[in-house]
Amino acid sequence: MTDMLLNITPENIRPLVEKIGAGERISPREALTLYREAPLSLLGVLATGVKEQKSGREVFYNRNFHIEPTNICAFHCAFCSYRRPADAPDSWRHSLDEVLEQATRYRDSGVTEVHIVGGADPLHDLFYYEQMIRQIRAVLPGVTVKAFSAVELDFMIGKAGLSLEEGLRRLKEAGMETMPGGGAEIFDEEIRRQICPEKSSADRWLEVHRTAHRLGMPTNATMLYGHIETETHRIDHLDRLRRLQDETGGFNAFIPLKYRHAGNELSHLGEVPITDDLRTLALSRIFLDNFPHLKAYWPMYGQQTTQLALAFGADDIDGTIDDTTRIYSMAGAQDDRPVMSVEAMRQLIREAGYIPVERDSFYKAV
Ligand code: V47
Ligand code: SF4
Repeated sequence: MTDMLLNITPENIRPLVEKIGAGERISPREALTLYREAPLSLLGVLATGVKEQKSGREVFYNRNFHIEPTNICAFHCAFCSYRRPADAPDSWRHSLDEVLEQATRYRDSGVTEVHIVGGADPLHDLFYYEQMIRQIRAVLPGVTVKAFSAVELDFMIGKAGLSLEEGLRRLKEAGMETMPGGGAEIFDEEIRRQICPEKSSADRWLEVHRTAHRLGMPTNATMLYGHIETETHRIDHLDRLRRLQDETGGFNAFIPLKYRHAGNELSHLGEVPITDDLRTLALSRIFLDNFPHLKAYWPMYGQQTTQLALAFGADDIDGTIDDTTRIYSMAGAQDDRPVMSVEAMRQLIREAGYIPVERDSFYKAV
């Protein structure tokens, strides 16, 4: 670490700056000190150092679209603006034919990934989704299927009466190659009891990912922050992820998801300021020393904050989306119809001083 950096560093965190600069791991207690006491600019410099060790001057994006088969869900998470009861006028449940029709539109479009996520639908079990994946693969053979949060998987596999291992093996055989990171929320049991009591437990979420990694399926991890949790809960969440990654090495990217407050039971909480988003991104990049990538998901942050995130350790901004997801617009994100052209993504990255690289779902350059 340069002397100049040490000069602007409060005395009590200088040893931490030296540790991070030397590439050493910080403890949860040290992370808390850093989160509470380091100036924002210092966090940016430290996180950028860690990011550049891992991916140099490159920042990744991909060409993707989403399929959201339903917004009907057996659970009632307090932060969710997406779920609707089955009889609500704005609920949807697409048939297999409709899903196939959506996928077919992307034939020969250049997309490399389809991200499938929805509610835990009480009507369908794993066998139905196995069929869905096979049909999509048949019309989009070169496109990677990244499908279902650990919570949806736990639900559909349980409903089919299979073990996690059998269920995930079947989905892999049907053509599912990787899993998104949703459903993690905050692992702390007391917070989970308050915001999503019916969902799979933290241990179960980790077990689904552990099992996927054992089967050779890489996955992502998320953290929903900015509601009723404290900094300590966030660090505990990161610590549980870092431990699992030490064990399996199967995570590709970590994605902090900012709680958006429109149209859900926690609306009265409002939203945390952008400075908190940047501190959370930077701290995640520094703490998760064994995660190769940190994603700033642009439909949730908006394009301007996403660009700022690149100065706080993010090396991925997700994809073109093509206006195919509703989860964030229903919760009040700025982009009502999320879509970005390849050129707009490249320009956003270039303007932040980085080199845009189109990637596939496994972070290989396309
Ligand atoms: O688990 C729900 C979150 C997640 C709100 O792996 C909310 O590449 C904010 O997992 N405010 C699903 N967030 C989305 C997800 C995801 C997104 C982008 C990329 C990847 C990836 C995964 O959305 C849920 C929940 O944590 N969510 N409601 C809300 N009001
Ligand atoms: Fe259902 Fe997911 Fe919404 Fe929870 S966050 S109610 S599991 S759709």
